[in-house]
Amino acid sequence: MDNLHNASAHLQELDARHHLHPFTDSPALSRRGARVITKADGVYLWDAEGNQFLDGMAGLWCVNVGYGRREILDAVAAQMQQLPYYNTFFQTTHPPVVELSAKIAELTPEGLNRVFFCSSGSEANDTVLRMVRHYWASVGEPSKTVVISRENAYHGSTMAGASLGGMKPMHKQGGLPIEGIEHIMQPHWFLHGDDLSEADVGVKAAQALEDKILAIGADKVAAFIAEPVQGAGGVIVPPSNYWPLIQEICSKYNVLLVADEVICGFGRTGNWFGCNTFDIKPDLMAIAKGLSSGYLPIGGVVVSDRVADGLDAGGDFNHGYTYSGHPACAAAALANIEILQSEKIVEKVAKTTAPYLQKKLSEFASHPNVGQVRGVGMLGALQLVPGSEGKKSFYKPDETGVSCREHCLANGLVMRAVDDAMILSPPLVISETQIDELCEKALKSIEQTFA
Ligand code: PXG
Repeated sequence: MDNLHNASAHLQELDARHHLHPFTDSPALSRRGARVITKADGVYLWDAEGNQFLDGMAGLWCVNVGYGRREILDAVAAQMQQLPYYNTFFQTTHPPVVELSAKIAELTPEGLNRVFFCSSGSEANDTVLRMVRHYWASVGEPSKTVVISRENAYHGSTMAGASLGGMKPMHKQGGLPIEGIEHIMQPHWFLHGDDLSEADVGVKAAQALEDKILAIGADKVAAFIAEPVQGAGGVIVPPSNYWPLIQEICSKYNVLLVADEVICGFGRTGNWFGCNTFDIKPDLMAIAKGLSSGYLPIGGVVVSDRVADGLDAGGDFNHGYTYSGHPACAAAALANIEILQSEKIVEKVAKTTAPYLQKKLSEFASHPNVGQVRGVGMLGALQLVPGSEGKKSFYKPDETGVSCREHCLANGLVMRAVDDAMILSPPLVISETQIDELCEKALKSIEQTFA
């Protein structure tokens, strides 16, 4: 144990000296030392000191098939030997990227048949921004350039991604958002519902889109972008009337609808895509994360035939990445999808494990410190509140979520805190027994937080 502890301390010291972490207060992290994760298997992680954790977040919402899947390793190794790299510029292609494009076209909703590849969700959304503007220019409406998004949305960390996103702390740094992006209210009943019903919040949040389109002028609005369920914002499942209204407004004003499926895609909501779960008919879809279960970095933008035809009319689309359709990443994605399909993982989630998880989570609703339980498929949020009389109207975010997260870790569970909401997005292969373990640990941690 001492040796393990010393090895871990050494890595922490080097990490503090040389590694800049994402979304991190570096001096604070240096003082406590980063958690050193050294291995993983199934739904479990281990740190350098030998502690085991149930990964309630599937890494960062991405390890859908769980850790340690030999099939993905073998597929990547074989591809690395055959052709470790080649590009898809200058009229070339290669077998894994062709196969993956066809597979994605087969899985995505009807009418979405062509894919532009990149390496992350942020790059996918940068591509979305350039693509929708180029589309409208190509079909003779170059004034349609503005993209409408939502407050508290997360669409990535690049300049376009963070601008499309609606995270205020991100906008405060680096002169964001960039021009031509507007934000409207999110359909978050718990935070913004006041005395309204969920359905009323659905109408109000959708009406905000129509109002914004009218204020800007429909002839200037290129697209509306949204996550089917907001993930990083706090697992915000919209009221059931929200998406049908949004769909109607987008078609009424000829505004492209972009579904950011980076978290919701590849089984997370109990269907292949969030668009299936909420019956959304998008013009473009951003994908990443679950596409390869995070084994290698790959993302993409899937476009409808209408958008593809429009882009075709515009000649060269002057956009692309060295690693667009990287062969080893495409091989990882293909092997990952093969596992999802052959083991019927999405079907199992829909029929068995997601209903079980949601039932277990709903039991938290009677807890005096849980103000709201949100969830769909393998996504969940337990909104912590100070006490029974503070259930909704007295809610003010504080450090409770961070404290609960620390208790979770001490109890061997990784949960993410978004303000005071405790978030779950476990690997899709989690079993019912492991869901029991997860919920027991979460309950114990919540009890300790408020003790
Ligand atoms: N869109 C959505 C909906 C996302 O959730 C991105 C785009 C950007 O993807 P990349 O691959 O560029 O990170 C994301 C990413 C968190 C957290 O703490 C969430 C994400 C990334 C990192 C942290 O919840 N989502």
